[in-house]
Amino acid sequence: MSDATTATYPVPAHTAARTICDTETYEAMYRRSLEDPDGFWREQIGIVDWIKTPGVMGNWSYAPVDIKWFEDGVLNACFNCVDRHLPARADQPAIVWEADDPDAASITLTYAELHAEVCRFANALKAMGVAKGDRVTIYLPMIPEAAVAMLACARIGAVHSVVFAGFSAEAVAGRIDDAKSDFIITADEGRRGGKTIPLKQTIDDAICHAWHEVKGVLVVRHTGADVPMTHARDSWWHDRRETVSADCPAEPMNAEDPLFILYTSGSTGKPKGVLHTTGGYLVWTTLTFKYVFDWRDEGALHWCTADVGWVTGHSYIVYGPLSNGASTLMFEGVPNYPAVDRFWAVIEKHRPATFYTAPTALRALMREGDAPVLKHDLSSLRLLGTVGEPINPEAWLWYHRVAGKERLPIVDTWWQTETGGILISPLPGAIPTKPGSATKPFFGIEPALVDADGKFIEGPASGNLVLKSSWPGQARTLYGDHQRFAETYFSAYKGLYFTGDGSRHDEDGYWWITGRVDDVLNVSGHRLGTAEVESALVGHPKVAEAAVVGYPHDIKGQGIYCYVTPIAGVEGDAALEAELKAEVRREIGPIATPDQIHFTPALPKTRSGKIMRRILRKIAENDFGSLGDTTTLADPSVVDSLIAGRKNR
Ligand code: 6R9
Repeated sequence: MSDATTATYPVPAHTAARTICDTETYEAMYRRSLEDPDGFWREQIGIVDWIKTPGVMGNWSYAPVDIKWFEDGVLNACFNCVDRHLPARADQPAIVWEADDPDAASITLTYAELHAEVCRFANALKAMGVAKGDRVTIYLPMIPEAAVAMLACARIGAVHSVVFAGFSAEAVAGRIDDAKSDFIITADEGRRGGKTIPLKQTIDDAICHAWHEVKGVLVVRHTGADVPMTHARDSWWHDRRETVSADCPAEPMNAEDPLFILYTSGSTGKPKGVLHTTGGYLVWTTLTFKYVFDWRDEGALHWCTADVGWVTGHSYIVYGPLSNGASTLMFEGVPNYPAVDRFWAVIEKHRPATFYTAPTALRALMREGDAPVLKHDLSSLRLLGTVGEPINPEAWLWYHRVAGKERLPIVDTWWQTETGGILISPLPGAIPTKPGSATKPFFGIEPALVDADGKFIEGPASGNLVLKSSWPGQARTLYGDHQRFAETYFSAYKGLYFTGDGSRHDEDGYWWITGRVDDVLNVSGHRLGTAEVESALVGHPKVAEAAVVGYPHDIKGQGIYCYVTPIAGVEGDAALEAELKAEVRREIGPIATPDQIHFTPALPKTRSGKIMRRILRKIAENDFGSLGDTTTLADPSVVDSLIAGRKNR
């Protein structure tokens, strides 16, 4: 096959000319990283500054699960992201901020300014009583203070738990309780797409919902809205800022001391508090940023459009770029406000060298045609990237042609909250690309495919994606629940890390991630557990039962399809549909709003009462021809009525 979607795109000439890693170097380094991991990592760890250089590299086991890297090393992540750049980069921008409102002034913090600001913030946290090891919940919009707050926590050894500022009070409360977080950092309000978002109000509600008692709330003034402050508990950052020094020592941390917790959805139960530690995470994000974005010591601007509430924002807005001494762009807004050319207008204005976004955004922008892109000067760009979900070849080709002018490399980076940083991705100067493939593993990564019984599948094939060995950036546990960590990732296939993703491995050794094989949805690049949405639906008094599955959605990648059985005597009508959508938004947040609510008097169940999700998925996908064996159903006629209901939608 040789049409555009199956073609191989060589390393562009100008990338080859400047790259820090060509094909031979990649192959040699990759081979060495597997053959002699100890030697390899001993050579690489100098990418970060250590207070005490570790003597031990990887020390890990998947059965029982016990993962450690660099365990006798001592360092501070904030020092690495800020202080160590002061001699050479004090006046270079560290953070460039673009507001939601295109007419509002941008803000630049140089490394020297970032240092002073982070020190002040750290001192303010200390004055509130925050100590090493304390969990601090951060619920902030995309403003420079979000990065400052994270780095301030890291500086004093507090463990940040950033919660995406689109999550509801209930969702925040659950995360405060799980982390037993005594302190919260928030803002009066956020701004997105011309709307304001009531953050302080949500935090007040969350504190009411939470069991755990919150001792202190630090509030950043952003929009200037008048928000109620609770005496003795709440204080303003700008007030505290006046009273603290701009000097704060960076706490020496053991490499295995926790750096942060980040909640993410799983296939069952409540969101999981993925825990990352200091040394391994920092080495991994620093190294992957450098190689995947082909970063020379050039002080250029990097733009990752993610929100700091997701792992992509942690690793490739804050830690990876800053640890490398890059300038990082933080954008408060959305791709289509005030118009659909906003991303491209921001590129023309701030002139980033690298641009990293999600396929869902590209699909939405692609629909608007080429003109909004073509009217802007994108000549600063030397590399494009994607993350968060599989990219369909059409979107890849559009990105390549219209944003990349057929001359920029595209890095399709596969990774997860649990992996800390990128695991499978092209290195732009080393690996020819194929549209839709994340291509080859990064140094130290050993992907493999297994079948349902856990047998390795060799050669070109499809299967469940596992990783055979550990890497420094791997999550160490789920906060407070190591048992669940072991069960979720290491029990399906003994001795292997199970990613939850399916993948194809082609004849050239390229990896093509096909998406989740478990009950996790990927909606606009955001992870959501079907169980979470179901639990919100059945929380409604008029709902007897609910089952939620994903289905293909043009823009979002996956949409949320809900089968709902109302209680006896209740009609599944438009009013109930609206109530249920509102209920899910209230429980989780707007990102979980159902796309389809399909009322049904019954769900397909086995005789033992198990809901047959496989059938529900096929029906939601409008794929009625391959429902498989339905004879084990307690009442096979349910399927016909569901199909009829689907066809009528
Ligand atoms: C970084 C991030 C992880 C899940 C992952 C997979 C999907 C991410 C992808 C991709 C195909 C890519 N995913 N990147 N699928 N190609 N380049 O997104 O973390 O929010 O934890 O989601 O996202 O299904 O398992 P997270």
